[in-house]
Amino acid sequence: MPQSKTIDYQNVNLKGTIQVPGDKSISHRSIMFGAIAKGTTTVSGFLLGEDCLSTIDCFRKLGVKIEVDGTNVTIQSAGIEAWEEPKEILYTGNSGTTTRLMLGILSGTSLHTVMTGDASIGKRPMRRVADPLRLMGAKISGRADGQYTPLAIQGTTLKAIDYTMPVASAQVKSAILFAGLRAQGTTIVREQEVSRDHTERMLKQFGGSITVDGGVVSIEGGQQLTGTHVNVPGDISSAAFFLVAGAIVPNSEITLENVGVNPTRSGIIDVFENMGAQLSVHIDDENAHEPTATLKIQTSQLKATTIEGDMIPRLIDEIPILALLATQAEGKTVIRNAEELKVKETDRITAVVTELKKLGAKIEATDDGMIIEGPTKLHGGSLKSYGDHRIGMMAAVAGLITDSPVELDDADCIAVSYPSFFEHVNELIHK
Ligand code: SPQ
Repeated sequence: MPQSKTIDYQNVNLKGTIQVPGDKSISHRSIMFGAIAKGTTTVSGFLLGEDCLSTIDCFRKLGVKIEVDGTNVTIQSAGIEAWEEPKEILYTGNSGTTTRLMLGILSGTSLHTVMTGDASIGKRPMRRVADPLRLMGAKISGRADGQYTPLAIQGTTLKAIDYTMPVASAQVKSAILFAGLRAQGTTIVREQEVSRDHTERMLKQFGGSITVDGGVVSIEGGQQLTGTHVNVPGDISSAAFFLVAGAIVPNSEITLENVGVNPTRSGIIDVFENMGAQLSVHIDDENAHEPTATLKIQTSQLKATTIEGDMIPRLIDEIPILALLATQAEGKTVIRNAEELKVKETDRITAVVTELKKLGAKIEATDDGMIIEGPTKLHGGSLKSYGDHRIGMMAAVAGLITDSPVELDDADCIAVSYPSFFEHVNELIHK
């Protein structure tokens, strides 16, 4: 049974320095590349969130040796061709990234595999990945013609495609690139709006070659990858909750160290600037495979903004917490072109609007986003997370500024991406 939690933090300030856990997207990919490559891969700063542990579990079932020691992980693989056909179903838990990227990876092996996940995964669309993979020759079957898990994959020989993405999605792009690595010929993916590029960056770290020219990514099939070391930076999507908390809780000052600021993920920094937040960004190493920064946020007077267009893929997972931020900003904030929120762990447009309204926020859903008017003093109430970690953390941060406690129905789901979230909240709280 999920545990409910009372967020009872009235009249607090937030002060101090924390390091948020490792980036979820990069952690998944470190295991995937480490398993595909020949040799030993070591990973530091790995996220021990439930989603990334699901990825590890799937690869262990494929016979890849993976050892976890704190946030250090060692992967020993004789390469993708040495994987074993799993006797069990691969369970991807709550993780869309695991399910979709594994579809692309498994399609080009010689193995028969079956994948399934939890109830939320069972409702998320998979044809966006299965359809382009089928154009490459992949043999995928599942409920509603491969739209929903459980999915069965009969690995086969793949051929390259030239594919124009109908939606901005790093998961679709990455699944095609992983399949392209095994396909005959050069696979091309064309993006109208650039989505996160961790797959492209990490492929090079493993000795692979890939060309990126604006929104056009090309990968040659048949490349051999070699094990390497991957250093996972802190997750900006996790840092986002403390950036917002620091900006809206009175008399606060929070420093977040070692946060990944890859430009395809750092849209929230631009939004903070547009809203007049007191945020300072000190880049540690611009030339790292994944650049990092120290971010310092102070309580801020905020003004409303518009979030739209090619900014959306750069902050898609931060929109729930940015909606809370907008309730404290002067004026009308408009978020549009964000219909992708409807196919996340839950429909995040409906969830955010329903839950923030319960606290007294002036927020309305639109077809592709939401409109929020502020500033509004929020009151306490009973909120639902819908089993979605990002909605759960948004509710918890809201509870830092409400005039009475917030009761959250299921706080356990936060462990999907940020198991130490409440420890960090407690570390920063000053009365
Ligand atoms: O892995 P999952 O469940 O899809 O996780 C989410 C999240 O909020 O943590 C989305 F619900 O992040 C996705 C993100 O929205 C992770 C991701 C990736 O690692 O490639 C890409 C984005 O999804 P998409 O559909 O835009 O490709």
